[in-house]
Amino acid sequence: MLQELTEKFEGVFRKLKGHGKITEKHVSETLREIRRVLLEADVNYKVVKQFIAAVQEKAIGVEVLRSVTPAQQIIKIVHDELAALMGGTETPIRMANIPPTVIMAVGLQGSGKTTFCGKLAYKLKKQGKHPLLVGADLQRPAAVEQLRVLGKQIDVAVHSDLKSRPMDVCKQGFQLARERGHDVMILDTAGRLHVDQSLMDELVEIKEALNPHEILFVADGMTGQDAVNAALAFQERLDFTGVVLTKMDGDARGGAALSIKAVTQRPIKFIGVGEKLDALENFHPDRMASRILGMGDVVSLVEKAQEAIDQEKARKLEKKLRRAEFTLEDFYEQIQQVKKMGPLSQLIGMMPGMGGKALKNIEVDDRALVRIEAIINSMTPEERRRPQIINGSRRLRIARGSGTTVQDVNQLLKQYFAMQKMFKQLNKKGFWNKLQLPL
Ligand SMILES: Nc1nc2c(ncn2[C@@H]2O[C@H](COP(=O)(O)OP(=O)(O)OP(=O)(O)O)[C@@H](O)[C@H]2O)c(=O)[nH]1
Ligand SMILES: [Mg+2]
Repeated sequence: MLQELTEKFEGVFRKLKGHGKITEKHVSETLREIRRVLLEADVNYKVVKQFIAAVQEKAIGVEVLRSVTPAQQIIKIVHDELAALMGGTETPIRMANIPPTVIMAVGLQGSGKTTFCGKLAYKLKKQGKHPLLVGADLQRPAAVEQLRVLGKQIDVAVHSDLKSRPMDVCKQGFQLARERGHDVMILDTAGRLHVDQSLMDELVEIKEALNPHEILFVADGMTGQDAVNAALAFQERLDFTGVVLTKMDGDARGGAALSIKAVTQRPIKFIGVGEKLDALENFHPDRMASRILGMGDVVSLVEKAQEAIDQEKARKLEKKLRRAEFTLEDFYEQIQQVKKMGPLSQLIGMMPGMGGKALKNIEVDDRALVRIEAIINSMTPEERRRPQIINGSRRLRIARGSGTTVQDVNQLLKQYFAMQKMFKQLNKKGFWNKLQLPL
């Protein structure tokens, strides 16, 4: 996510840290470079100007330059200002006191509205809500079908009616939600290539009929300033309440993420980070600022782990580690848990220092996991529990069975034995008694 931007910021700060003593001249040089980086990322020029002024005011202070770690202080100031620029604190969606809560997604064609509606329904369902999806995009029959397919995948009801008008479908949906006890209703609306009068009229009509608690402007995060301009046009007619940035998993430059809040005064509430239905994150401005500056996002990483990792299994594993009884079976289980957390590249991107350049140089290969899985799958239960019995002929059999080579099997076993040895040594040193595993 925003890899290029991260790389550039890392470059700017590396230079700053390289100076023995930091003077005002170095600070203004750094600011000039940050200005260039932001403009290249397609951030709105007025936003850039204000941003640089805000950082300058704080960074030029005598205290910063006289401090023991001036470079760190300046990075911290940039971090905090970036977070402020993107809204400061997280803004959750507003829920109605009397259900159903009505959430309406609007935006240009192909921005990711329908996908977002599916993702949001899935997220809310996991939180114990009972959502209803309403297809008000009646431009093309395929649009409603797309929503129905999504609904089926996540087992969420979908209402639409190709013979009605969009506003009537929404009203019917509302009625249905009330009757059937849906506490949230999510409206998917039509998009257009460009902002146009008839679409706006249609959306305004729906807004006036249903008075949604949230109108979320869905913008393609890859499009930079174009997204911001479209946002302004939608804001004028619809006065939306929040923004969703999609496709942030691609190589978005960051312009939309960094400008849209400042320009529209409406918070970013979610970001889409993939095509799959679980690829929707709540937007945290401070965490995003950390990611952009290559500081990683440890909080999100831990949250992801907590969601995916079975606590009971984790405790059992910890016991085994303490007794150095960690078998290949356990190893296999670990891989399954890691896989549940998402693609490796996404996880590594959240680790401190792994955002920009570092990530580029590592080949993040989910296929390696698949290979290890295949190898372990081809072992007998006895072999998994006691890998020391795996001799030459067994290795050959396992390699053949898993479609890998004997070298692959050797490498896996070597890694396993090295780990085993490490755990034993840690045991001898009484390491576990000093360590509280975070799980
Ligand atoms: N990589 C990635 N792709 C996304 C994301 N969100 C949506 N997409 C893809 O973008 C394309 C358009 O998404 P839709 O949800 O159909 O967009 P829409 O706004 O409903 O489009 P219209 O109904 O035609 O106006 C689809 O191929 C989606 O899979 C995301 O966060 N990441
Ligand atoms: Mg759509």
